[in-house]
This record gives sequence, C-alpha cells and structure tokens, in this order.
Amino acid sequence: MDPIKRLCAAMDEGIDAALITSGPNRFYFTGMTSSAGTLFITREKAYFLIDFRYIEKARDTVKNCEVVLQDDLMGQLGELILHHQVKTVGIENRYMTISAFEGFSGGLPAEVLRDGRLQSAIDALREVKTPEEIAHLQRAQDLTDEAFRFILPYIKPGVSEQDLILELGVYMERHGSENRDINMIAISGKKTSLPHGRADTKKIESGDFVMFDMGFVIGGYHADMTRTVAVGKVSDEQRKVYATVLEAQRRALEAVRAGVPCAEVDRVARDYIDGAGYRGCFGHNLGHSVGIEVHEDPRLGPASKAVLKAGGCVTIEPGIYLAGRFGVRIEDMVIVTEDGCDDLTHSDKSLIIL
Ligand SMILES: [Mn+2]
Repeated sequence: MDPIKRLCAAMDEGIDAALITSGPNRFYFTGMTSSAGTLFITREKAYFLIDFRYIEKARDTVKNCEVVLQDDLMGQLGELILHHQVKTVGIENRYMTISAFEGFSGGLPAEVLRDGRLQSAIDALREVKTPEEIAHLQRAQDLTDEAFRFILPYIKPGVSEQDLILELGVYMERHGSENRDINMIAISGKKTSLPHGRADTKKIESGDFVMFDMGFVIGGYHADMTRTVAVGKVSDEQRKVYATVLEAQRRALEAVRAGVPCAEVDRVARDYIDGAGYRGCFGHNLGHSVGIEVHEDPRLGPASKAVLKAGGCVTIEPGIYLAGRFGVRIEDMVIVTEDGCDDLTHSDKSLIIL
C-alpha cells in the first residue's frame, strides 16, 4: 500500500494533517531524494511543495501526491489548511528545529502539535519493512559482503588505513552505492579500541586487528556490517576476545524474535561478555534499527523500552574494547521474524588471519 495511505490510517484522530520536512521522511513517503521540499498530507489529499530546482524531477517521479511549485511556503500551506479545514498539524518532532517549529506555529492558521504523536506513527511505519524495502536491504548487504571479500587481499603490513578506505570507497561507488560520503570505519592496531575511530595514515602492522564498519546504500536503504580481521599473528588474548564477541553475538542472534524486548537481547550479549571477564569493555548498545537512515529506532540497548517487531531490521553488534590495546566488534544486520530472524549478512566471521 502507498505509504501516505498507510500514514493516514495510522495517524491519531487528533491530527488533521501531517507536515513533513525531513529528508528521510520525504524520501520514505514520496520515493524522491531532495535537499528541500515539504510534504503536506491531509486526510483527503497529499501535496508535495518543492522549489524550482527539483520541480521537474518531482513532477516526473512523485505520483502519490499533487506536486506544487513552492514560491511562498507559509502562504501556500495556509491556503491548504483553510481549504481542507485543517485544525491540527502534526510535525516530526525528532527532526524539526525549534526555529522551524516557531515559524510554522506562528505562521500557520492551525495548531501545530509538538507532542510527538505524528513522529510515533511514522516511526512505527518505518520500523516494519515491506518486502520491497527488505529486498533493497538484502541487496545492499549482499554488495557489502562482496566489498568485504574484495578488500581482504589489500590488508597487509605497510598499507595505510586511508588506503583501505579509498580502495573500498572507489569499489563501492563503482558498484552502485548511493552514499557519496565515505562514512565508513577502517582502523587498525591500538585504534580498534575506539568503537568509532577514524582512519588516517597509520600503516597496518603484523599483529594488528583491522576493523571495518561499512555498508552500501541501495535504493535509499543502508546496509551496516562490521568485521574485525587479524594480520600476521594473534595473541592468546586477541583470540579470546574475538571468540567472546563472536559467542556473544551468536547468543544475541538466537535471542532475536518478534515480541522480545530490545533490552533483553542486549542483556544476553552483555551478560556473556561480562561473565567472560570483560565487564565495562562493551560500552555501547548491542544494536539499532536500520533503513533509510543507518541508525533508526528502536535501539537495542539496556535502556530501551521497545519490543522487537516482525519485519524490523536491526543490527547485532557486540564488541569488546581494551583501551590502548585493541578492540573487536562483529556486526550483522537481520530481519526480525515471528520465530527468530533472517540474517542478511553472509560475510565470514570466523577469525580471519591474513
Ligand atoms: Mn551499526
């Protein structure tokens, strides 16, 4: 079903219209990527107001709303509000800035609701992926698996982290990834104790762990995968940490199922890591949801109140980080099902020593 129709069905009765201004949600509801534009969804009709830069593309591609050339946004929205007798307008309170909220509140002839009800309705829709969305996610992950296989032969002493990032970036661009900013992690040695360390000119050395956190974007949907590989040789402790993270991930993956609290899945992995003697060394959430954005709600962490839903796409990414020494993280992306999960990630996760 058209996502706009699904939103209207899911939207709280107290909301007459939805004002959508964020890039991710514009894309979710219209299928078009743009750096600007406003979607105004009433229960009778939806409008996409967009400026001249994007109007031709919008008229060609957006079929589920009336495309309107934007010249005076506040005035045009005001007319639509009066025409459709809209009394209350919901906003995306996760994305809208305070200044934009104040502008709409003061400039529109309707009550602008900042209570998060619209955001919750959108979150619930975006959390459960359609078969088409899952196909994009699987394709993005399949390509990510291929990129990981591609990069392995490049990982050797003397090659810098930046070299690895560049090789991967060119490969991903050439194979259709839509993320033009190379936002991935390729770090080595001591730096692997930094969960989101940054690649630089450091050269790979024998005995290093090398950690990759990467993902293609295909059809607007992100893959997210982390693998940690060893170079030359591994110490007993490196071996133990790797095996502990892998087992923590295996247990967490086994715990994933529709209806299970996100915090419970996190606890399974965390308890195992703590019990292996690494309490305090796994200082981030177990995972997060993925889709149009790489980090979406619900998160899988100790503080989460959410429960997994069938059709959710979540990462399972435990890690152990030993400050000043090394770290290991292993991340798969899975689709939650009624009786478990489908792991979209197929890259090897046995300890690879190059
Ligand atoms: Mn992740």
